[in-house]
Amino acid sequence: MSEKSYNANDLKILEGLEAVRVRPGMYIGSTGIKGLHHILWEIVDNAIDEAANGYADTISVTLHADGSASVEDNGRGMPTDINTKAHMSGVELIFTKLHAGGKFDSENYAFSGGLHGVGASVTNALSSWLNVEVYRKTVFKMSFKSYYDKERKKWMCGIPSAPLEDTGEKTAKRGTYVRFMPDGEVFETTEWNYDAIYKRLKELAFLNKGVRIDLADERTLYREEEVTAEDGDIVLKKVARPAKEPVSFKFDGGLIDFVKYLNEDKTPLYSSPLYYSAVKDIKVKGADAGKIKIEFAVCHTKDDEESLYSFVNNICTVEGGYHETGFHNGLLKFVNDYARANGVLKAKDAPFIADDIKEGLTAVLTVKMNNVEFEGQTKTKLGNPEAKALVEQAVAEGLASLVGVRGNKAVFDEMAKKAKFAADDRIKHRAERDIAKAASDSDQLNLIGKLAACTGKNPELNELFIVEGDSAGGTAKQARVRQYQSILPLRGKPLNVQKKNALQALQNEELKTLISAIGAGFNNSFDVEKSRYKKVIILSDADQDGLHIRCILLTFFFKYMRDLVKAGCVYIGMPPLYKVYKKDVEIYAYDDKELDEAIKKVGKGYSIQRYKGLGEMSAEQLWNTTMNPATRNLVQVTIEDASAATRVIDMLMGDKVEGRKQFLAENANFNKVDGFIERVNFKRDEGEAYN
Ligand code: 28F
Repeated sequence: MSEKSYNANDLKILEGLEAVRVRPGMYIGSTGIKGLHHILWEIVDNAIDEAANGYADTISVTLHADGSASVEDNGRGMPTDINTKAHMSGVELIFTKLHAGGKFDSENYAFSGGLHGVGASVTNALSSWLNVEVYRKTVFKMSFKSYYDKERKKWMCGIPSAPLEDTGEKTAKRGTYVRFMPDGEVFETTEWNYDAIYKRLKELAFLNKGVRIDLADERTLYREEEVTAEDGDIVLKKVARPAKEPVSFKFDGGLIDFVKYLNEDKTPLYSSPLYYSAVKDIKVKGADAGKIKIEFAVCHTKDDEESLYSFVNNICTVEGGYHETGFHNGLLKFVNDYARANGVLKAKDAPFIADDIKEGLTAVLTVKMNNVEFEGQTKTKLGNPEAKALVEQAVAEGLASLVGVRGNKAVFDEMAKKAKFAADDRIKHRAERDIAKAASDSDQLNLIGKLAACTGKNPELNELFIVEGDSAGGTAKQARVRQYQSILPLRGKPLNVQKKNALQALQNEELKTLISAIGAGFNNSFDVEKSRYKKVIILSDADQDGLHIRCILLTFFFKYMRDLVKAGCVYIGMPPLYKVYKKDVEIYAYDDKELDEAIKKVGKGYSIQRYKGLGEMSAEQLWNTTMNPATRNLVQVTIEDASAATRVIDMLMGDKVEGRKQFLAENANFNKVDGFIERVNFKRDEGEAYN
């Protein structure tokens, strides 16, 4: 084929917002459910910025019955005057120019969550319509539309229907109101996920002390309930889920309230969390590089586990980064010095190591700064090295200022004693831990009979299915391709390691078998290069227990085999929820949307089989719907999903049964952990490579 020469004219100049519509993934990551919520977060972030800079104190989010979403703040209101450079109003600039909003010159906004985002114009470009109202003594209004222009054969994105209009209507209100309709042409789903929005707004309320955030959900959602018709057939009825009661979040204690919330199911070592905040000048290579705001709250508990939530510009940095390193270093240095000075560490004692001060540590660390470098697989790791020393300094000076406060001596004594106990335990158990490490080395551990191992030895091709229950395990053993598919049936629920330590995890039979099957070690000795499987696929039932088992396994992988998740080796198998059929036609549906499509395809006289568990399927069906690489649906788990699973267990499910029941009852479609897992269709055509 002749080499086509590209010159400047060939490069399609995508002016304005078309670029966003042509490649939405460039701006919001994906057009799946995560991308959908990104366009909501852009608007919420702008309202939060207005509040974080002290101009607003109330933000209202509404999910409307028509599927649109609105956000309102009571701040200054977007600028309505004409921007002389752009010859348009500040409002039009913000919604029609990429990265407009002037947040990139930091004098307007000291710190802005929006830095992480791409601005409100992206929300506008990906919405079929967007209306904005600005309350500044009078009501200003503006509307935008996105549509496909047939004549000109091009997308018109975020086009104003008229310039900003001053309606002249007097108002005592102040602030900005934005309502928008996500475009069904762009997104795979436009159904808002209430739980995810609830969690995020709650988090933002904790992070922005005193700001009130309201959430109202006016939608009537329909869920499928199966009822047995008089002829005994199971038919599905659309049952309306009751609209949610409006909720309101406001935490005048800010991070202190956040830490107390995280400790709700734990036993704090001291009554009130320690809190400190500081603003410091950033110097990069001696040059002034703006300011950094550092805040943290700390409260140890009787638990073993560490629960550290860190944020940069309100973005949860699940993958950590320099700020977390600085935090741990600062805390370790302080506790060592304090323990020495107060006789907890004798001269002969070795100093504490980081693990000792992490035991039982609940903490929230937030950093606000400009020119942030987000790194990592899901861009949730802080990559600015200058943050490390500054956070370390803030922790040192903060704790030093707190230790002198009346009543805090007891707190620091508790902290030092806890670290000493952890250190002694570590040293005493070093021997045991070495055994545990050896035990996790799979060659030592005899493979417990449960695993049906595949015959092939090529890790690149091999897959391990973790199947819930013996009956499904049996079916899967029949269904699999022996050459490259191993089956590990789980009997009952594995240990929930969220609140356990490594030694306890190793005592659990199920987890021990799993560790030996994967054959790559465990915890500190885990080496993903040694994994026997390129894919570890969790197959659990689409019911309450199945979701709980999935969260437990994801928590286990997140804590003790994190590199396996990072390498993209962990998947969730998506069994179909329904089979729609009549005489010789059968179609499998993996969620409610596909169910409707399947019913339309099969046409009248259809019947429906609702799969409650894998055990109900024949080997043939299980192979075709869930195990055959050419036809199955797999969900590739990201580190964020795995972290969300621990949060689901922590924040939403808790260990209390009623908490779990309530959460699970609301998450009808079990093919999601927290509503955000997106499906990766493996329609591999090199199926023959496996036969
Ligand atoms: C529902 C979403 O977007 N609220 C916003 C403001 C207020 C100003 C502003 C926004 C600063 C200079 C870029 C007003 N008066 N809620 C929102 N409230 N943007 S967005 O200014 C624009 C940026 O240019 C504002 C004085 N300064 C800033």
